Amino acid sequence: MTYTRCWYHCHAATMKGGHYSVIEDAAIVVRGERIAWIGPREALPPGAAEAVDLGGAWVTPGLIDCHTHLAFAGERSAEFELRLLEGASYAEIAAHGGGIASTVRATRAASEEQLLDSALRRARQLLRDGVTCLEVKSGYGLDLPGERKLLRVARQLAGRLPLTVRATCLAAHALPPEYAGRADDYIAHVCDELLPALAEEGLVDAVDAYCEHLAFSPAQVERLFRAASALRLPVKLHAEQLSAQGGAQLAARYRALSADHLEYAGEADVAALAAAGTVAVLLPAAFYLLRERQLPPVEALRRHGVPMAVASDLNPGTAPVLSLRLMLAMACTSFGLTPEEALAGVTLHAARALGLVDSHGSLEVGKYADFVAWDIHRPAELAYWLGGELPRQVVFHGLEVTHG
Ligand code: DI6
Ligand code: FE
Repeated sequence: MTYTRCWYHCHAATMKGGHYSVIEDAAIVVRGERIAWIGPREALPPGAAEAVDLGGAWVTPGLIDCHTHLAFAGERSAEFELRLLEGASYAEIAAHGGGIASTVRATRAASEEQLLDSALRRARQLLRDGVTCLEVKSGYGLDLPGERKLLRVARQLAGRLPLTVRATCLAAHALPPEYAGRADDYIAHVCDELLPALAEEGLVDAVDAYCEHLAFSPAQVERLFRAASALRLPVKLHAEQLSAQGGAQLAARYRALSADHLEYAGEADVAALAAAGTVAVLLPAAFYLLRERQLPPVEALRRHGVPMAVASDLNPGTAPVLSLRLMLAMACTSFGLTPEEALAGVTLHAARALGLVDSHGSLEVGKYADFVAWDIHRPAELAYWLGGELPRQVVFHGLEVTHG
């Protein structure tokens, strides 16, 4: 067997089947960008290779952040203070022209270069903490030039950093000011003009919407989902975050890749997600930052066998998150996931939520050689430490990543 590189002297949590699926004293053989062999070192097939001694580290698949709004201008720490010091709610701030609208103003005013620069800085932080694949949503442009700028930034990130990037069009994130009081007209514009144009330019991998009392109704989202289906684009949805709207069942009806947040989802919603094969994406940072009390139905998701992903939701309003690993800790402490479930949530199930499970998310032959060697003694440490930098080495598509 000929291969290009071999990493050995490590323990692998392969995450095959969504479990640690540990291989003790493992070796990983890489040919080109893919895993050619993985197993116990003693069974390593002979072949000439450059070998890398990982010094007993634990290796996991590269982490996948399957829900981010990473491209935007400005920041909203003043709203954080308003919520803290004056007890203002997220919805009240939005109703007074703050919230998403304030980031839209800043984003529309920023150049593509400025947006790329700040997105690169945030993506580098995630990368240092073990992320090798992420999703980037638009949604702070809310018009064709603005949404195009954000999706182009998402596309450029992948060329500039050792990361796989999926670009999601979230034009149905909020109502832009020029459409005030005309939400149906805005949705029609998105369906008939904006989305087809961006899809034609090859900028869209999936379509998302914010189904919420302060954003769009299920009927409006359904119209968008029909337009996405006509363009053969997969859909996903911000569903049941702040109130029960019926978004989860709508997502299931359209065989969505994922339904995200789900704090207010009930048993019937979970059953529908299970039947559709839709991933539940849990977002503990927004829950924490908004000091929510309503917990997502984790026990029902488990019982129905719905795959649970965990993501940062990185955005300037409800989740200024620069570490996906911190989300593991929060998913365990706030939502009651086990460290094993949380790790599956940022690897295999996150890959499924992006439609990438055949090539990403676990250490298996044929998948991309994206993995992280961590300075830990047990995999549960990944959900246990708060902060710090644990990766000893990050490998993307078979090459060691050097961070700058
Ligand atoms: N995702 C979102 O899109 C909004 N909430 C969430 O969890 C927050 C976006 C924002 O406030 O900028
Ligand atoms: Fe979000």
